[in-house]
Amino acid sequence: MATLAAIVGSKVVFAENFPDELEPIGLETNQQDDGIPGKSNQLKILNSKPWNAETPPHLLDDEVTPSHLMFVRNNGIPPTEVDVQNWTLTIDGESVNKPITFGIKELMNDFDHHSYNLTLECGGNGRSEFNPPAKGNQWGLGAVACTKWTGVRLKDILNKVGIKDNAVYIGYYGADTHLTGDPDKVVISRGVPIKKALEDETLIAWAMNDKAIPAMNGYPLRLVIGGWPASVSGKWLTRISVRDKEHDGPKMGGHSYRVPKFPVPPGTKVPDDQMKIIESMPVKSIITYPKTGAVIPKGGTFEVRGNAWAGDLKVTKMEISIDFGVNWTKCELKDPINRLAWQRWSTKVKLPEFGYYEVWARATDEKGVAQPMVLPGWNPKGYLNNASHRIAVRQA
Ligand SMILES: Nc1nc2c(c(=O)[nH]1)N[C@H]1C(S)=C(S)[C@@H](COP(=O)(O)O)O[C@H]1N2
Ligand SMILES: [Mo]
Repeated sequence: MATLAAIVGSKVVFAENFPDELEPIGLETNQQDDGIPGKSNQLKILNSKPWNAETPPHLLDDEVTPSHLMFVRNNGIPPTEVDVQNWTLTIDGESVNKPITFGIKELMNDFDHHSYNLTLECGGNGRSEFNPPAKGNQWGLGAVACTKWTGVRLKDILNKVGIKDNAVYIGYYGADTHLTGDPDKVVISRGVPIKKALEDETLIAWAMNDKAIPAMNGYPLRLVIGGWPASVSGKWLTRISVRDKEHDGPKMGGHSYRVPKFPVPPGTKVPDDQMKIIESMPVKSIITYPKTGAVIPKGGTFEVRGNAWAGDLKVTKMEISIDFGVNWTKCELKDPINRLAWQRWSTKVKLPEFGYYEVWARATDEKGVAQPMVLPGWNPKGYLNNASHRIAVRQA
């Protein structure tokens, strides 16, 4: 219901009567003719070939992001004909004794099921603010979501297959095809060190929010790894290789999902050997209510709320400022539903008099690291922008 209100930007009287299958018409005329299958037409489309779209922050006003509001980031062409009955997952690589292939039914029958709410954020979320600009989708704030995933633990599967002591990394392969049309070219194949792969929360999932995964988010099978750049969560999953060295698939090297080892002046040409792979994502928060531009009625009291996350860590403090960062007020901050899920925060604000204000939000993680007010370190591909989210409000 919070979502319904968020979509139309107003309390929906009789919201309890609103049918699940419908979308509200909405007061804004932001209709797109050919929307993304299974997605709200209020996502902001950054690219249609292939689909890439983000969620405006005010639509992320839920603890569990509804499926039709989760962002889409495609590097290649998603598979069009998906045969679930015959879909298989192969576990291979230097560090398994013998490759084994499972059908989805087998995965469902042979292993315990687990559900976790996981924050997936694209490494390039916030890229649009960097200067000099970086190539790639110009993400604002909305390439992030926290949905509920259900499947089996990768560690249970790897235990059954048996992995050698020399295993150091895993890499995924999916069924999407390269934009060039070359059938032999792999779109993207990334992974994580074996330690992260064996965490309880690392799942091979077939469901998102208790339903089949939406086509654009990886139907029918997906690797999901919370807290790290979402590029490690392979969609349309067909194979996982257990490697005896750092995985070297497409988009593991060069400048892809990597940042300079040391801070560099903006615009620096950084050699590949000076770059390191992005692991846990930095502390960050968004204001999901009110929507920027809100007019606050006379009296000046209103609620501000949002979500905060910090990669593998927990967020331990959430603050806002209405006076451009001079004074900060602590907000209420909920625990995550489980490890690696984002945390809801909220507070009541009273504006002292009529006029223009900005609400600035700042999260701090369990190690005491806070979000910067200004852009964090420039890097060639514009990753890891976790600068404070600001919204404008006006008291009438
Ligand atoms: N097979 C495959 N997996 C993929 C991608 C892709 O293009 N192909 N994109 C990755 C990137 S860069 C991100 S940010 C997330 C996006 O997940 P979503 O589209 O479900 O939001 O999926 C990751 N997994
Ligand atoms: Mo991404």
